Amino acid sequence: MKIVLLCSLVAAAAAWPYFGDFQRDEPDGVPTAQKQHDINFLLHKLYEPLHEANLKALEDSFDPLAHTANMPDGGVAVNKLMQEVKTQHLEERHHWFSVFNATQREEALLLVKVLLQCQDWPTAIGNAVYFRKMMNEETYVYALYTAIKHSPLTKHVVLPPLYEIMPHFFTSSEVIQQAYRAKLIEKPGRFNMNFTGTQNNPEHKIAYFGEDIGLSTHYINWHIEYPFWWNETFGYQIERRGENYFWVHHQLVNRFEAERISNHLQKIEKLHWERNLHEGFDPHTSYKNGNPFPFRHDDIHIEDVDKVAEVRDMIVMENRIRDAIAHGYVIDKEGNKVDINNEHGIDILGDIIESCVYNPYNEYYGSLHNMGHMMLGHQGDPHAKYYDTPSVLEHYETALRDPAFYKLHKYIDDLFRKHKDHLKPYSREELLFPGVAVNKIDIEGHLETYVEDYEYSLMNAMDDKEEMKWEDNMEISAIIPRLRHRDFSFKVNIMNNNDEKKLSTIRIFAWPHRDVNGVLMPFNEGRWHAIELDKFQKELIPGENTVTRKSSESSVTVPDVPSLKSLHEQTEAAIAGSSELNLDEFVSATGLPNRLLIPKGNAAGVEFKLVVAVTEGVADSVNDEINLTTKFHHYGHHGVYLDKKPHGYPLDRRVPDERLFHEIPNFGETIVKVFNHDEHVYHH
Ligand SMILES: [Cu+2]
Repeated sequence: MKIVLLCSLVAAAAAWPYFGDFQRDEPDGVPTAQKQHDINFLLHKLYEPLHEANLKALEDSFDPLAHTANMPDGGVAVNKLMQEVKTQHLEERHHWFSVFNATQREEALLLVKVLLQCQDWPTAIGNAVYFRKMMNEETYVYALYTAIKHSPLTKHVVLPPLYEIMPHFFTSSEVIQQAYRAKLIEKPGRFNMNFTGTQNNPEHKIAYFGEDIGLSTHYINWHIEYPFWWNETFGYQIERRGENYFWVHHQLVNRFEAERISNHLQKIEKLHWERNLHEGFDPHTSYKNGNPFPFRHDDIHIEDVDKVAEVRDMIVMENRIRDAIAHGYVIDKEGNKVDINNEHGIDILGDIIESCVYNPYNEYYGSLHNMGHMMLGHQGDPHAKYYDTPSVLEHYETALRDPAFYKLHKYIDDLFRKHKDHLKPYSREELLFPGVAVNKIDIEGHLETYVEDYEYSLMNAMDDKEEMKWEDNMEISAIIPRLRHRDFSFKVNIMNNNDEKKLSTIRIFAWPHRDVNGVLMPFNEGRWHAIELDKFQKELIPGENTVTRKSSESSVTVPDVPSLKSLHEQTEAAIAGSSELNLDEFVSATGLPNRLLIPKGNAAGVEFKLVVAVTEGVADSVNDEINLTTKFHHYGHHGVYLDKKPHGYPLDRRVPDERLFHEIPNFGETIVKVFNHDEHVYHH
């Protein structure tokens, strides 16, 4: 059985019989549709045995130790993981998993290593089905998603939306309960889900943002693409990882503050270890095994947390980082000074602040960010008297819901700002694009947000009999309100007074024109609060250029990933029709969902300063082929970026005199208003 099946898979890899001409650029020749099919079924009913006959047969026959011949590491990773299996050291099934837990993380990373060692699909899928049976489900999902993201074998495979794979992380316990009941009485159901908390809580007004399931998917996808634990032993180097960490969180903090302004909420106070934590949080969510996510009261004094850290440890870490910023250098393992007062300093600082565990700055700088998540996460129960489960802050899937997340990140963002403020402001010569002027900025269409209902399947929240077919599952789903915006375009009039074509990089940002009290935002404050809306390159012809850029084209954003059902149907149709499966636009879900491109407006209109910076493009370019596309590549993809400039350029450095920007012709600004006419955001 074992031999026959493997042979058929290997033969398939050489020449897939029913795919004819539809071979894509898959390194091992196995069609994308087959890979997507296998991945869909690995994740379908994650907490149960496999529901697909071929995979099930492979699970019974595959021996990981017999397939190490082609592995670059000669099978070292497989042997290690098999040793854990043999000695029963692996985390049990149905238990929780958190990437911040060092032991659990090491286990997940072993599987990532094993999967990244596989050079062809038969070996990869064989290991994937084998360890699916052996490992904790959530450890498995984390490792599998990470491996899919980074393996060349799966470069066309779409990661199914996690809120449908592990609905418990995204769905309130009340709705899960309704779903169980529907399943028991065998009656299909669609259940409205409200945001956590009640309207007595002012923070409830912006729960639509932190609890957006697409935003959380963006966040986990970013962390999977840029893991803090990544190093070259996983296959290649990820460029600008630390800087990306800074930028993605900086943007989240800026968005959160803009959402507060449109909802008339005062700005969020940054975390202070020696002050009370004002905002409490009740997640209203439970783990798959029934354990609730911990709750935290309002106004608690921040306590030492058993087995995590003491408050003074956190302060020491913070002070060492503050010292490094003030000195302009950090100290590596050998005691050498590494200069950070330059363009790349932010990258080093990002690595240090997120987590020092796997980088050359050793334990001296600690893991301010990761520890911060754990410290705050346990404040509801610092001595683990009531819960043994991690909090929402200890999962990328759920961290964005808790207001404490933004307090922590506001505090970290402030450290980054201190560093950036140490750098020399850009000079007029650096910023100027000779002969190029932004004449006019217009919006075609309306800057208007609104709330829509969105439905997602809860099918995977519930267990089934093993023989149950995918198609026979009853429709049980949750309906949630979510923010989106009407389509619009930026229309920018640019004059090129040179007598030749010029390649330009165009960056579009917006920041709240006034704070919540109506006070005008000074330029140097505003530019730090800038929300990045788009970044692209454009060839400017001599004379007048009208550049129209649709909101849907923004390189900062990605489209919504199709539902698991739709992925499944498209995949099966491709296989049945021997056609190509091309879902490439959904492969990188690392960007912000496009529907969240602009912050929520309000009835009176929220004023934003919209700025367009047009700068010289040739010196900026990293790679010719991505210059003029509209594809998502904002955070870069596997180390390829649109440009060489730091994230946030040219607004990333201190502006001592804003007149400089007003006088540069290649920098344009205008005031726009974002509306939202129906304030009804919640189900009643
Ligand atoms: Cu964080």
